[in-house]
Amino acid sequence: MSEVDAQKCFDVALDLVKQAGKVVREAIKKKKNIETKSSAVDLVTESDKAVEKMLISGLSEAFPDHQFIGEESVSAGEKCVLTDQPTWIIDPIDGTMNFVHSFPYTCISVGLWVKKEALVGVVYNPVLEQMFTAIKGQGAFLNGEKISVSGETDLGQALVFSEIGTSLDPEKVNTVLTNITTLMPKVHGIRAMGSCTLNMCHVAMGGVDVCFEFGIHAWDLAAGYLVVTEAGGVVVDTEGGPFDIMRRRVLCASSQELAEKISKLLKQYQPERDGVTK
Ligand code: LIP
Repeated sequence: MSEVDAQKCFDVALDLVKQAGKVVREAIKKKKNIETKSSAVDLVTESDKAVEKMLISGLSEAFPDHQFIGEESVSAGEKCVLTDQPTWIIDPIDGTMNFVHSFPYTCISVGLWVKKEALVGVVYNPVLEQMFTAIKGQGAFLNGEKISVSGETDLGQALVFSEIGTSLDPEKVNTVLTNITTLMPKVHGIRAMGSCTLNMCHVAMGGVDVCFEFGIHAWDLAAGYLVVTEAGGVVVDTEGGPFDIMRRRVLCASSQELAEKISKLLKQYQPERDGVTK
């Protein structure tokens, strides 16, 4: 495999994500054509499909030998396979439910993973003009300014992002509600905003101390993972073990201590794995 030029990959991705941002910024104001996927609340719009197409076509033109995992391509039947090859993992609109309702907590997420490790992450909320970026080993940035996690270790002082998700499976719903019930009297506050990627970026910028979720996919995690780890955050499995991007579970915290405290309290849920890792 030839050496990957991280800076070039970042520059190309940044440019394409900015272009995609224009599409999302315009489309969020308009009426959307909505279809459902795995459940009545798992939504896709023509904008999700158009943005993914735009990103994959631009990236594959610049990097013809790179691989792709895209949310809407996988929904349309493509395999979700992560190999050692440079792989762009794309969520064209993360927080689609928010986008549909014109709630401005939504983003475009593009991560490049090489040898199963994150190399580049670009996350853009074009409505609020928040561009989160990271290149491995170079720190994390919001609109060009370096960001870092809060470093909070005290559970009682922690603001926590939980999530509701798109699965209406009774066991999953019970897990979500049980975890909120358990954590509510122990933490400072709980929120559920509707975008795993942005949740991770808000931990990265120190606005939130913890986020966790069951049932998300590789494309909800790939870019946010790098942004938050480069900002000094901790990303682990919800049980506290090593993070596995295909396992569909994430716990992200401002400190190892806080991650451990939260993981011990969580009721666990294991959705079916995302695709395969080769
Ligand atoms: C969404 C996630 C969100 C989760 C939803 C959904 P989408 O991604 O970011 O955190 O709760 O279930 O997976 O579908 O809007 O790209």
